[in-house]
Amino acid sequence: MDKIYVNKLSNYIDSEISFSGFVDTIRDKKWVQFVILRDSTGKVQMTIEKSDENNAKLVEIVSNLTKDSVIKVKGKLVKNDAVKLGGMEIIPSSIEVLSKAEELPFDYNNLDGVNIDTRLDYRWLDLRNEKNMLARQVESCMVEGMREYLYSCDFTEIHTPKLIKTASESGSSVFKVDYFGGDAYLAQSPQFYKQMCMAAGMSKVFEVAPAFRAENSNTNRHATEFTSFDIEMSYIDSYEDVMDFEEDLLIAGLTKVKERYGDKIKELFGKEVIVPTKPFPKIRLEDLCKIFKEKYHYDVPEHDIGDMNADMEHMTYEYAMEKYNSEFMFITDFSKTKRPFYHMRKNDVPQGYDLIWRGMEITSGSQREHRYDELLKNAKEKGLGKDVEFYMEFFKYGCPPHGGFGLGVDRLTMLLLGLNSIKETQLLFRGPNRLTP
Ligand code: AMO
Repeated sequence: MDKIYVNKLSNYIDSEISFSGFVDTIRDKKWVQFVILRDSTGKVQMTIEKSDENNAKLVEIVSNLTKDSVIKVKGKLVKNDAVKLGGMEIIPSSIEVLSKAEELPFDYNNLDGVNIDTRLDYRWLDLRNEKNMLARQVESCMVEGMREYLYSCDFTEIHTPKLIKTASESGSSVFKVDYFGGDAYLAQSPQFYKQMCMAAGMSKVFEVAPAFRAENSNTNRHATEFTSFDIEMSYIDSYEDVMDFEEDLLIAGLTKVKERYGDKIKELFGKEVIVPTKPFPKIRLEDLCKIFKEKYHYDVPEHDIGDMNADMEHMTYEYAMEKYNSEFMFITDFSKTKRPFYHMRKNDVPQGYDLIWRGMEITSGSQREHRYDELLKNAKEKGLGKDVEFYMEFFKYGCPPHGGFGLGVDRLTMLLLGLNSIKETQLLFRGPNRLTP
């Protein structure tokens, strides 16, 4: 394959090259035709002098060219300081149309006023928008930074099954699928299996994979399928070790994003990438609620007592910025009635946390209950029986103390870029009313 990308073109000045890409813009002037070509790394100009008789065929091809067609051009790459795009241009000797584009249903360069559902129906066109392209690169970079950090800390990447026999995350609904006449469920989280790896003695594992939630909620932050970044680690002394580790992980990811894309994010999204410093502020839920009451005259609704809701997440951000100049805040000491049975408890208080960033929960984490008898007590109290029997077995034959967390990748990207909704953040949004494309 001889594809040369735009960001490498400057190495080929004064050479005969072959270049393939999308037709970004066509400017057919009286004496000259300018065609801007685009690939995933940038744009380059192709210039055709109409007065040159040898160009007659090329001029005809360009006259019939449509925007967003894909073409292959052979020609000479020359320096030209007058050209804004990289000070170079391609002078073609041949043009081959590889794929002719029909008229586009909307202008992806100007998405203001384009209905979000139309955008999602034609997501591959929507993704041609420069900002959406950057969003994909930023998400990849964030995950790369976090992955690299985990490898450097001797973590092993795992791949757990998504088709399972029982629900894997109490408190959220589960998708049932027909499994050869019987029932199977789509995994809501790799929770049980990442813990199984601790029982196996693997010490440090992580997974980046889809998680499925059958929640019929149309909020800006919920999807029925999302990407979960999951960590589990052994030999911790408390959930504070888990929080401490998450701080390092996020710092590693955000540092990488800032280095590689900080300027571009600022330019296109108007958002500063802020690499936080350790430790992030932490607060007990009860203390936070007192502050809400005093500062914002906010009373926690009855059904949210002992837990957080979206309003409280916003107020947390405001408070964390004001008091600590921090975009992040850990919240601890939730009510045991609101937390899963697998969280370890001390004096009846779950040993876990949520992490709020820029006004939204991005993580839940905890120390897990690794003692069989205690776990059984918690499971019984939650009325969990047969469903968790297989999971309970993991703790019968020796299991180190351990903990971990789940981080929503889609929410990370959304908040990083200041996007309005998870719909426009996910590569392909999945929600109660959307299963296509
Ligand atoms: P939890 O259910 O809080 O915890 O999920 C962890 C994180 O995953 C993201 N998330 C979602 N993102 C988009 N759409 C959804 N419907 C959705 N649901 C959750 C959020 C959330 O903070 N097993 C535990 C984690 C653990 O303790 O290791 C769990 O799944 O960012």
